[in-house]
Amino acid sequence: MQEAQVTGTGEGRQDASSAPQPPPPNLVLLLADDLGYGDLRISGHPTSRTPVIDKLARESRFFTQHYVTSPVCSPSRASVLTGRLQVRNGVYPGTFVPSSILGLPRSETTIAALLKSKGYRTMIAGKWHLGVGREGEYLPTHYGFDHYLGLPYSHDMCPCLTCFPGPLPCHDTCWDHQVSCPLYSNNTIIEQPVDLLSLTHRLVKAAITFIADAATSGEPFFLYFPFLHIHHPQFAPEKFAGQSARGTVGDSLYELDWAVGQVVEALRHHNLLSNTLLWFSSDNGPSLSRHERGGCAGLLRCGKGTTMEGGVRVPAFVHWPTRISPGSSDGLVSAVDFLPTVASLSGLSTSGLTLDGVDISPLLWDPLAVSPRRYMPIYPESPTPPEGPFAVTNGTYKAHFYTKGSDLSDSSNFDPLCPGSHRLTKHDPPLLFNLHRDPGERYDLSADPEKSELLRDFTAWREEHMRGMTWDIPRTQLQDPLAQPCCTSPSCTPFPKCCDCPTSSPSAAPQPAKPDTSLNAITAHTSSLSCIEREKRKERHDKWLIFFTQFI
Ligand SMILES: [Ca+2]
Repeated sequence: MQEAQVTGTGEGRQDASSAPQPPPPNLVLLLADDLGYGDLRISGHPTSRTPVIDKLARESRFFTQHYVTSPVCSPSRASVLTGRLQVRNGVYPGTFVPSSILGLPRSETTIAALLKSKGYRTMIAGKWHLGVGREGEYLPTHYGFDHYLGLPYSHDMCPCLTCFPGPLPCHDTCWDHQVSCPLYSNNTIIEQPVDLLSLTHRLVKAAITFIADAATSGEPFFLYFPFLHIHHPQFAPEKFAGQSARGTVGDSLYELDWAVGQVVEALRHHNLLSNTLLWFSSDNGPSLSRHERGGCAGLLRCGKGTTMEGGVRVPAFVHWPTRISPGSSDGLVSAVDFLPTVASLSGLSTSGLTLDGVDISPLLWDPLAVSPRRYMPIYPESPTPPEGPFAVTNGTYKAHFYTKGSDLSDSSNFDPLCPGSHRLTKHDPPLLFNLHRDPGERYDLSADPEKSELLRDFTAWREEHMRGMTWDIPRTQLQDPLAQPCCTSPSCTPFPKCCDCPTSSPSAAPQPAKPDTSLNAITAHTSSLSCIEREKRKERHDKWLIFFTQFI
C-alpha cells in the first residue's frame, strides 16, 4: 500500500532531515483508554478537570485529525507499537480476553524492541492488552520492554470489586465469571485481585523511579504509560473521588490528569523535559452504552465500536519544548504513524519492516505542512477480507462503504447508525461526508454529481489497498478458560475463585517463556487436554481458519 513506501520521507515544507539534529530524544507515550474526542476540557468538555493535560496540549502540536486503526483496544494498541495495521499482524477480531491463548505475534517488531536495540531503556506501566499466554509468552517483556508493571487486559474483564472508597459501588457490568484481575511485575503476578484504588499511584511511582534511574544512567529511555482510565468501570481513590462535576468518569479523568502531571514533573525535576518527546493520545472513542459514565465524542458521530468519527478519531498531541512550537495541525495522522515517526527522530532504520504507518514529523516542525499521509483506511472492530476497511478518509472527505452499529452504543442512542441494532449495511455509492465542513458526518454528499469523481478516487484507492494487504490469521478468538492468568495455579480448585491470592503472598516463580510458534503453540497446549475436549477445540478453530483462509 502507499503508506508502506514512504517511511522516513515527507512531502511537507520542511522535513526531518533539514531540522537541527539533537541527541536521540527520550520518548514518553501516554495512552488513555476510551478517551473520546470531546472528553478533555481543552477539547470542549465544560466540566472535565484536566488542567495538566490541557496545559500540556497548549504547549504541544495538537492534531485535530488523528485516527486510531480500530474502534476497540487490542488492535489499536497493536498498531501503535508495531506501525502495522491489525489485519496484518492478526490482532482481530475484537480484543484479547482473559482466556485468550494467543497474543501479538512474537515475530512482530515493536517500537520498544527497536529502541532497545539502540541502547534505550524501556518500560511499560499500565494496561497491555496484547495477550498473556499460558506461560506468559505474550507479556511485554518479550517485545522489547525491560520492565512491566500493570494489568494484562481491561479491568472490566474481571469481577468488579472496589472502585471507590466507602460504599459507592462499581458501576457497569464486569466479567464476574473470570479470574480476578492480576497485577504483573514483569512476568510475575504480584497481586490478584489488584487493588484499583492504589493502582494509579503505584504505576506512577514505578514510572517516576524508571525516569530517575534513566537520568542517573544518562541513557535514553522509552516510557509507555497506557492508563486504565477512563475505561469502565471507572475508579478513583479518595483524593479524586467526588472531585469532579462529571461524576465517576470525571473523577477517573481527574486522576489520569494527576498522573500525567507526575510524569511531567519527574521529567522536569531531572532536567529531561527539553529532550523528551511526549506523545499523548487515546486508543479509541468513548463507550456510549455507559451513558454519562462512558466518555464523550464531542461533536463527532457515534463512539467506540463503530467506524464513524466518534469511534476512531481521538485527541492527540506531541510535546517537545525545544523542537516543537505550540499550535494545532489539521493534517491527517494516525496512531499507526507513531513507530515510523519516532524511529525517524531517534535515528532508527525501519527499512526491514513492512509498515502501514508513515513518518509524520514534517507536521511537528510546521503545522501547515502537507501531511505525508494521504489516506487512512478505517477498519471495523471485526474486519474480514471481503469487506475490508469500512471507510476511507483523505482528511477532507470520508467515504463509508459499509456501516455497522455497535452494542457499545445502546438503544438509547438517538442516532440510528450508532447502536448494535444497525446491522451491517453496504453503501453503493458510499456515504460521503466533508469532514472539514461537517465533522459530525450529518450531511451525505454522495448524490451530488460533482462528487462522483471523488467517489471513484476513494473506491480506486480502497481497492488497491485491499489488493495489497496481507491478512494474518486472526488470533483473538482461540480461547481456553484455563489459560486465564492465575497466581496460584490454573489447576487449583474451585477455579477461577482459587486464583485470588493475598497481596503478601506473590505468585510462584514465573515460568520460562517459550518462543511463539503460533499454531504449533496451540497444538502443544491442547496436547494436555482430554481427547474429546481437544477435538472440540480443534473443530472450532478449524472452522474459524476455514472461514478466513477462503478470503486470504
Ligand atoms: Ca479502549
